[in-house]
Amino acid sequence: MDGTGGPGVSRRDVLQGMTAAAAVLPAAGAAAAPAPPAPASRLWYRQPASEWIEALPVGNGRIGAMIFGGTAHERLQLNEDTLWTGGPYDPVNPAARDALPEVRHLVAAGRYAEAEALADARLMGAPRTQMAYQSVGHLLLDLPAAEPGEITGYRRELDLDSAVSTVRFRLDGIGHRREIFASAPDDVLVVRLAADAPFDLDVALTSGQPEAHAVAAGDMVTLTGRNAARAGVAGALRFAARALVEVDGGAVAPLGVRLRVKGARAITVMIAMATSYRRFDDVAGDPEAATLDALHRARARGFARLRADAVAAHRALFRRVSLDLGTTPAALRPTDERVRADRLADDPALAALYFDYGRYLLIASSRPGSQPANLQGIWNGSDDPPWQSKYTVNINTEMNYWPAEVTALGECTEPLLRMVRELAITGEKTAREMYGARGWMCHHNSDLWRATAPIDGAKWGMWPTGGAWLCTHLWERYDYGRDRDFLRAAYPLMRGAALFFLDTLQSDPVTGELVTNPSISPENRHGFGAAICAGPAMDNQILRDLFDQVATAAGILGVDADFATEIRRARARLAPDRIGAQGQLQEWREDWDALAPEPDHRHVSHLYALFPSDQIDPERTPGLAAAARRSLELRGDESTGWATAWRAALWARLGEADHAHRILAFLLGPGRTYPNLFDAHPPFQIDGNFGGTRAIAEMLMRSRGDAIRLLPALPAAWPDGSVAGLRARGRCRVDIRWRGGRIEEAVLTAEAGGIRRVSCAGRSVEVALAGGRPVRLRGESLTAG
Ligand code: FUC
Repeated sequence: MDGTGGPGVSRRDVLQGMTAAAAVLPAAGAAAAPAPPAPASRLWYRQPASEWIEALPVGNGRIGAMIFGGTAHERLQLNEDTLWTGGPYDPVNPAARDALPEVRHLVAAGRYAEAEALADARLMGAPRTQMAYQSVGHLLLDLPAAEPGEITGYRRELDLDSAVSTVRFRLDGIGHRREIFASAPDDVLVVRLAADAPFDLDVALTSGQPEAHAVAAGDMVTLTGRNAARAGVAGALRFAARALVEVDGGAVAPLGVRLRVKGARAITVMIAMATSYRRFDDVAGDPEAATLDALHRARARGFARLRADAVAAHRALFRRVSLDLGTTPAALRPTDERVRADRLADDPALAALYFDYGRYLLIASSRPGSQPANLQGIWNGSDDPPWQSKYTVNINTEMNYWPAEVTALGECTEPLLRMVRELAITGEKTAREMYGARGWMCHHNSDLWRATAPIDGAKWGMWPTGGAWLCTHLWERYDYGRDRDFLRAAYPLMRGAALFFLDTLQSDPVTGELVTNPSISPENRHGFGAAICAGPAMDNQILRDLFDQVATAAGILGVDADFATEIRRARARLAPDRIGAQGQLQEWREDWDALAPEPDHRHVSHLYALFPSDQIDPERTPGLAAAARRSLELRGDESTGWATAWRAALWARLGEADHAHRILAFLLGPGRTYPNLFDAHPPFQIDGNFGGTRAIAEMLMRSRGDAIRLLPALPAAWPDGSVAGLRARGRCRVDIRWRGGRIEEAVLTAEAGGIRRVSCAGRSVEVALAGGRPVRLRGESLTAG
């Protein structure tokens, strides 16, 4: 803590502080200030962050910061999305190929523990782990003259609508106001500090990375260094971070490795960061030149334009969707108190805030040209982060992108889809050398270097279906946008993923079914002393989607007719979903669920077919839907953050609105949400934020093919509300307004036109949409006009 306000600060103090602080902001900043946003779209606090999970994130997709909101001592923890350990490396273990037949044989013979031991010993990649995402370090902003003075009127916030974070306080009666944002168009972080009397400031950059070294010269601090080695993979990256200081009044000069500003009325600090990473196989970038260039350009633009352009670029994405679930007095409280209250049913606006925050976090951590959002998005304060903060593709990375299309952020998937393209390169080698197969594949994890070999140990890593699952996101992008050129470019990747399975699926000696072998049902052990198995339900489900999508795409593009036929034949031989003795959907081909040592296991892999896929649905496949429901009951509602979010989306798919809401209430409570609204696995993992965002969308609208379901799972806790700008498949915008739990009006607008089947509350109508003209449907009868 910084000796600031704390819980003793009254609301009147806060308001007075705001007014006083607002007065000190220079005119240029004030002119660009947004209209006051709705209370639902900001996080705010009465005290600085005392730990990282209280700090507030900003990011432009590529670079980001966690803002602590200190008063006399402010720090921003800095990230750059290509600063990882290691360098280009190839973890494929070619000797694995020789051991593969024996592992397959042991699995087919039911000797699972032996198969798993052999897979552990012979099939894993080298190293058995992957590289770790790193922190650049800190920007330190200190008021050197400040004694531990009296702080009043403290407030810090993150306005999701502008993506500007603000800190305001009075220090010994003098108003201070700071604004911090990340600019996507100008690729810099910007901190603006102003006070109502001239003040001094020290600016420093620090880092824990190897050979980190700071130099202050003129009005710039430059920090350079290199990345660390890990698990025998040498560090191959250089990085640079620079802070450029501009003063309104006063003067700036170096003081050792820092800059000291004296007597300024306002100060702008611009921060640029880069590494030498260019691609997974190319580290020849020049971070010192790139950061210098960015700062020269930023300086030429000046604070007012930097701010206006950053806000406009954010709003161009963020304002596509708006959600109102109603506001109660609970929404007036600081964000940390709302989470701590643990009563989502009384605070529907907190669900809307969480939804907005999920959209904000995706925009801030995944923009065209950046790396995909990793386990922590781009925000990581540790050089040894949990699970290395990498890309876990047996659920977590996919979940990060669940909200993208439906909340109109399709562009934000570009980094993910580019990663698929790169994995198809590294994964081709893995397919060939490890499996002797054509096509490409990825096991359960990857990193900056696009490693695709199995890692950690067989019961986590021996899963061949990661690349296939990622490919379904290519199809999603097509299905929402229906852009044939996109599909034409994506098709070879989807085809390559399917080809791998044509070459590696094994014919079950008894049933003749085609099965993956070896595989696992992600991270869950069955009752036979192992996780390794053949043909777990999830693999069959993912492959049904992949094969359908490849064959359909070939048809749309008018290519590869023979291949499509082959794929369809293989699809027909995949093992079907089965219902077990407990009435549950079987996780494995045999009815082993009751024997599994962890009946409440966090992964619900076999329910992939219900969500995110739509192979199972209460209307089209009521028997399987009832079995999926039973599986959900057996697994329980409360799990890790991401697993809780998945459960909420699954219950929403079943149309069980209040059940989905109860789970959401747990997700948004203090057990699974930190004071800064980051999801708690625990520890922090961003997938729960994104999964929770999608679960909320899923309760309000869903689409399949050309069918659109309005309010499929509207809970009693949200009787009145509206949502605007959601996207249904087929380039269709959906706006909905409801009262007393019933739909009042929906407006559909499809750029492409065509017939849609729209349903709500048991009624269904066909609607003809024509190029961009809104069609209004009124009341539960869905009457047009
Ligand atoms: C999977 C999950 C864990 C964690 C890790 C990053 O292995 O089973 O819970 O989320 O990914």
